[in-house]
Amino acid sequence: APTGTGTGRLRSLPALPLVGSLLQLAGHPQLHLRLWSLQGRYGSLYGLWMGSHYVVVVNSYQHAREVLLKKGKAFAGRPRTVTTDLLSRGGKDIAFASYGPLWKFQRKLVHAALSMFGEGSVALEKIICREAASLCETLGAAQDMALDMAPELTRAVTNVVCSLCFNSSYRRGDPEFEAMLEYSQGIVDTVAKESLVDIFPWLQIFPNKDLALLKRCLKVRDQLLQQKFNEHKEAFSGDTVRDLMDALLQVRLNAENNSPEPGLELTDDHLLMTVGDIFGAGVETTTTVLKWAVLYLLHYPEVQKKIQEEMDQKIGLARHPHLSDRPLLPYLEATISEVLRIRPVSPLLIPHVSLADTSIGEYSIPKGARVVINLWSVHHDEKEWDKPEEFNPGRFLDEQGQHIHSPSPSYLPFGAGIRVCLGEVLAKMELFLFLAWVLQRFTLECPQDQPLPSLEGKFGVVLQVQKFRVKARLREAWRGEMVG
Ligand code: HEM
Ligand code: PLO
Repeated sequence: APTGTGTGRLRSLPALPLVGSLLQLAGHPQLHLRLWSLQGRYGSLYGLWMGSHYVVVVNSYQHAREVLLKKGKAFAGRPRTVTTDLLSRGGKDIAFASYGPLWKFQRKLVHAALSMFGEGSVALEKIICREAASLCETLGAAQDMALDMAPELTRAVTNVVCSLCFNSSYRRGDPEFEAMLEYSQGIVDTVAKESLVDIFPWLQIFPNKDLALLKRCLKVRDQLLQQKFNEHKEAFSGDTVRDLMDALLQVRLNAENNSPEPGLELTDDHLLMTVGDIFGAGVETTTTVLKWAVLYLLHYPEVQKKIQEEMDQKIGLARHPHLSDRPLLPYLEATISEVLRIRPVSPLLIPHVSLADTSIGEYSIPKGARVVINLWSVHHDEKEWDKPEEFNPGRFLDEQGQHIHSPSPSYLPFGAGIRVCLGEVLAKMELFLFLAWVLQRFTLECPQDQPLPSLEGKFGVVLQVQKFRVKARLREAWRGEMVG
């Protein structure tokens, strides 16, 4: 139709007054898997009711691309929920703010700042390598012990974003870092996971354990952010911009001097929440992917061996890996791509909202509908992927094994379009360098007396890995060799 609205009516799950379709969803903590399996009965595109909210679930890449790319602007909204409103002070950040001029301005600023400090800058590569070296040192000291790598990986990644956002970093055992680990876990466990308070906001008036935990954790996070903010405000001179926080302060200073455009005033809350987003996303996503990568290497030692052979051949032992080595190590790059496919960090992206009456395929979608893109379904579609549950980095390589490419368009680990991830370049730099540094020196193994840890994820705002232990064995060639 010329108006862009479809004619068909979408199939929907049965819904009861008040609760909507919750009966079909109840008791399934792994929401992405439940929404995936409902395709059998309702097709790949269907509707359902979460309380009074109409939700459209997209399970195919064709529809996902239509929502994100072709009609990106019509679907660029975000829902307001109790938990994300608490996290972002009512949508004053980027990820959970709805589409609008201020959001566009914030996103553009952060994008520019990230390109200035990050992508393509020698300084950032140096910072990542500094953290990779420190990570390797820790692994070396814990050699042959059954080590929980999670805190070590988190600290390495945290220090990279910390340098970027605040021009600071944490040492091992730093109490502020330990506090951050704890509050961040609490937030990941409670925010934006379609919990009942987000479906029925009136439930807030009752005592609720998750909500209390979220509020407690946010208090700690907010104190930490506020302290960094105050320090930066005091030290900021307007001449030197050391980090993202300074960059945002400078934009505001310029705006104040040139009288701000109406509607584009950045308040303290906007600056704080924006940095909070980059910090939170910067830590939780990249750390999660590294954990998944390590876990898959334990399960597939032949993949690990192949990465190491490629590295021995192309880089050797005499020097450390650099970012410019990326084209030399296609098998490592393919492994990273495969990890992002098989265990998408953000299995349902962040929900989108239609900003006008529109359509998906032949179906009309009313304004205000929530649209959930099930990336799990897109990445496990049997029509698009050969044995989707099999971990096979080779599927991302061309016939000569020299170049990486996606064999299917059904691959969107960072989303696409107006709301595409802001950190893709940064994340890929980190994933490559951290894995290359560790695997050049160590072979990662499952401790002898323990079973292989589970590959099942835990659904939440990111798809979490269950805790597991690793033995990092110094590779033969490094024994007795000068390290560093
Ligand atoms: C949004 C994936 C790392 C910052 C997203 C989205 C996905 C995603 C799927 C949602 C897109 C949508 O709703 O349509 C990933 C993956 C990462 C990663 C797989 C790591 C491998 C990062 C990093 C940063 C970051 C390191 C920060 C520097 C953001 C922000 C948004 C976002 C700010 C919100 C964008 C918006 O709503 O406009 N990411 N991300 N991400 N990501 Fe990432
Ligand atoms: C992670 C916990 C932090 O304490 C706060 C935070 C901020 C931004 C969120 C991030 C959390 C989780 C991952 C998110 C990110 C914005 C974009 C990213 C949702 C909740 C993804 C993968 O979409």
